[in-house]
Amino acid sequence: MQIEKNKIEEHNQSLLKDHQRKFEFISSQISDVENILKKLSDFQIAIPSWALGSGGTRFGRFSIGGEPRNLEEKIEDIGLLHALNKSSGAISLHIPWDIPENVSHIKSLAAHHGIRFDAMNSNTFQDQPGQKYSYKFGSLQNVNPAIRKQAIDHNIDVIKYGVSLGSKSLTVWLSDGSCFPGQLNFRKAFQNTLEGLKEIYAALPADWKIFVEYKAYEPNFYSTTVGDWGQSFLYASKLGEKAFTLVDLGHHLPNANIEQIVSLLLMEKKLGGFHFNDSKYGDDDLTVGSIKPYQLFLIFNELVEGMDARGMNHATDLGWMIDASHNVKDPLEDLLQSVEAIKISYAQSLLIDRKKLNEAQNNNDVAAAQEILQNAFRTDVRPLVREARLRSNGALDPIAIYRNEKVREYLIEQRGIKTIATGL
Ligand SMILES: [Mn+2]
Repeated sequence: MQIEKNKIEEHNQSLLKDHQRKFEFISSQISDVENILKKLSDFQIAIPSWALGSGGTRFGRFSIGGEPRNLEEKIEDIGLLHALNKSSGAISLHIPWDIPENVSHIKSLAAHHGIRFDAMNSNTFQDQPGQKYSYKFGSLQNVNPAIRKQAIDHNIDVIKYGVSLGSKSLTVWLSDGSCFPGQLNFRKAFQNTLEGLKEIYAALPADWKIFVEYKAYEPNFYSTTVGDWGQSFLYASKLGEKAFTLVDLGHHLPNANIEQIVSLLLMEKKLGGFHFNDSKYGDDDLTVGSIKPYQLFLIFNELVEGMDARGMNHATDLGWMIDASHNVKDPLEDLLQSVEAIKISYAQSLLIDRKKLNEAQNNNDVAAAQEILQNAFRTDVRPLVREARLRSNGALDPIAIYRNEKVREYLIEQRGIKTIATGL
């Protein structure tokens, strides 16, 4: 489904007066509004193909209806999100679910919606129908070389699909690990995994990156073979300059200082990208910014400071992606909320007075440093985010127009109530 341009214009017109009043107010307080608006417009967040349908837990799954049934419909859904927020101009595919049957058709459909192909994701955390060997006891870490080879070959296939579509990166997340003490020789598991990653790395085209994602626990509950940023950093360092660590916000032990991890990885040129989500207890995969918005802001503070220190392009030099699951919300509304939360935190971090913060730090003026950060965090930057969207011909209030146009009802009518998005 597409929402016609004139519908978006009509919607914007109805909210314009109120928006302009708020935008003028915040503009009068900021010196470089145009620069901030430009950065906000450029900043795109990739949507993963698996986040477009209802997620679930091991206890059950409740379908929302109208979920995308194939890759074409997934691209159409992201095209709709992008038309509304002008910030979701990329899709991240998961193989084997998103194998393109007709590459040129898929490419032209994505181009039509202004969508590019972000990182490709491999899957060796479950067995597929017809697969020769099982990943029950791990993939790249497995004690059986034939199983390791199967996992390596799968990742190389994923790179090939990505090349055909114009993607430039591969994300490897391994569920490998152990559930009980004694099950695994940690050193051998690490070495097997490293050897496998080396073979995958060797298959990367020159202009590609590989992201090694880590996770503290689950589905394995005693050890994880890429368990934290230190282990991911170790793999990425040993692999070479095309290998980076990927930070998924939900993959840490409770209360980990993620912003500090981000800062040091950036300094070492080993931060590759992000999977945004939010959580209260574990890998909850909740809507970005719904539980800990201050943490998200502090992460963006380090990102902006660290990228500027290295002269990086905020929009293009790191991979930005949502990785979440929606059990009780309309997934498309949830994604609109997630993208909005990311843009708000980014905008707030652009407001931080770096010169003053630097002075406060050099003077050990702790209270002033906190004031500077919290002044930015407590600023209502939504008019800035809306203005950037308006100038890109997006909608002032994406969720409102999504509801007014009865998008979900239309999708259910078109696709049926009992659809299940592939890959979930
Ligand atoms: Mn992730």
